[in-house]
Amino acid sequence: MSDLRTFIETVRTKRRADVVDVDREVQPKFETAAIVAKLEERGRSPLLVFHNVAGCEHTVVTNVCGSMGRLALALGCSVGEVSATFAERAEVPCAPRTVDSGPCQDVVLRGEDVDLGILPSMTYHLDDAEEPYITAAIVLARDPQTGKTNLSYHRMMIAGRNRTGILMEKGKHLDGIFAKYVARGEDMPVAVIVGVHPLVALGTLYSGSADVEEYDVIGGLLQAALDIVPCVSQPELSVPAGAELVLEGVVTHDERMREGPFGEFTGYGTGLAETPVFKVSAMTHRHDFLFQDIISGHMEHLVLSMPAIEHRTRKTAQAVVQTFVDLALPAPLTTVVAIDKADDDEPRRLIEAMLAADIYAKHVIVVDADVDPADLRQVMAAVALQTQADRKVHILADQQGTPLDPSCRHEDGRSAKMGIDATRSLDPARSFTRNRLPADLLASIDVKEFKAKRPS
Ligand SMILES: Cc1cc2nc3c(=O)[nH]c(=O)nc-3n(C[C@H](O)[C@H](O)[C@H](O)COP(=O)(O)O)c2cc1C
Ligand SMILES: [Mn+2]
Repeated sequence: MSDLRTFIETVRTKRRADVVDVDREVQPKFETAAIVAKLEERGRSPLLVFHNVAGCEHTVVTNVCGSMGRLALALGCSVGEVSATFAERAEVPCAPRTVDSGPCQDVVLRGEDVDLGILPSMTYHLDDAEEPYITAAIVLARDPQTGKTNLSYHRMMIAGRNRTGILMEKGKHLDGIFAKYVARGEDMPVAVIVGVHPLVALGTLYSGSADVEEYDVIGGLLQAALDIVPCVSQPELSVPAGAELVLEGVVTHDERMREGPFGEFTGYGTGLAETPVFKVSAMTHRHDFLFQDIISGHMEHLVLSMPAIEHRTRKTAQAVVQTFVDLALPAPLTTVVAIDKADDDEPRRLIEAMLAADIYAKHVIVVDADVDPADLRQVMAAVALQTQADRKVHILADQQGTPLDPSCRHEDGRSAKMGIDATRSLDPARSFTRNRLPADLLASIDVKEFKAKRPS
């Protein structure tokens, strides 16, 4: 079965050193985050199973997808093949299979019986809100016009027995779907899924056209149909049968609440926000559910998103230029693309398309094919040596970016963006050449000849 607990067992069997069980009591406030931060400082990023979290009866599992090695294990490929395997399988969708019952509904709590207080009170960073968060919350909603379902992660601030805030960035599919409900004066039915197999997580992060059924993408990644069961209070929505915990309810069309601050994936918190409100009508879970958590701003947060962001960025670039060679995402909101350009205007066209396509594409640097886009020293050398800033830096004001960027001055995420064309001019004003050596001479030199003399 493709669920969280079988994956943890697989990791225990196949990568034993990757799982750390913590039996002593830990505090949900700061301590689990501090443990992950400290391990990361030492270059370690294990899957952590906290069996005794203060104030909570349930086991808390964090950092499940905190390494490329574990994503590779989930996909059944090598670390180097993760992105390509994701891309290949995401393009071969497989529809889910609806089943009558599943362990995610072992326990059903409705109405007055719903109490988010049974969840651990996870708080991560010093300047965060007092209220605890659910960070591994996958939100499922249906587009009221097309009937398509969408899955995406959204941070949820617990604000009472059956209420949370929900952060939906502008430009994401869920925000677009929500806007349609608001325009009709209706609440948006949602199911919030917590505790899933890594491939369900990767498929959730897939971002393509709004017409794509994301359950089908998950099926593609799994190379098998995902079993889903209808919700108990939202019959239009179905959730993975093997999920650990599900919260069903609505995002109301006419309420907002104060949310945050919350330290984000960028390493920064950007203060208080105003978000819509999620009202929980039913809570269903496995008898002894594992509470899945993602420590904000650490490895897992970044590793998880990488295959999907790389995939959609690559697709955008390939659609605009035929001369695409490779790309890398070496820092938050930064894309470096290598092309073998056919004309001097190509980098500008690529930059404009890429900045428009993605709220997380804030800075795009275009380099020639002989530059490794993942090697920032090579990239910055190209910027320094091939760019004249008055001609080859393209600045676009008032684009859709993300308010999670600490330099962004607008709550709705409107932001300036920049593209740098760091490719060599095909028609240089002055002649220049690259330093070269005769190839046959280089080949003839045997480095073994040049050894330091040993003292006699
Ligand atoms: C751990 C984690 C937390 C996330 N939290 C949020 C969030 O709070 N709000 C949001 O809009 N996107 C969040 N995202 C990003 C969305 O999940 C992602 O952009 C979305 O799946 C894209 O799919 P879409 O094209 O269907 O919108 C998060 C991603 C991860 C990995
Ligand atoms: Mn989507």
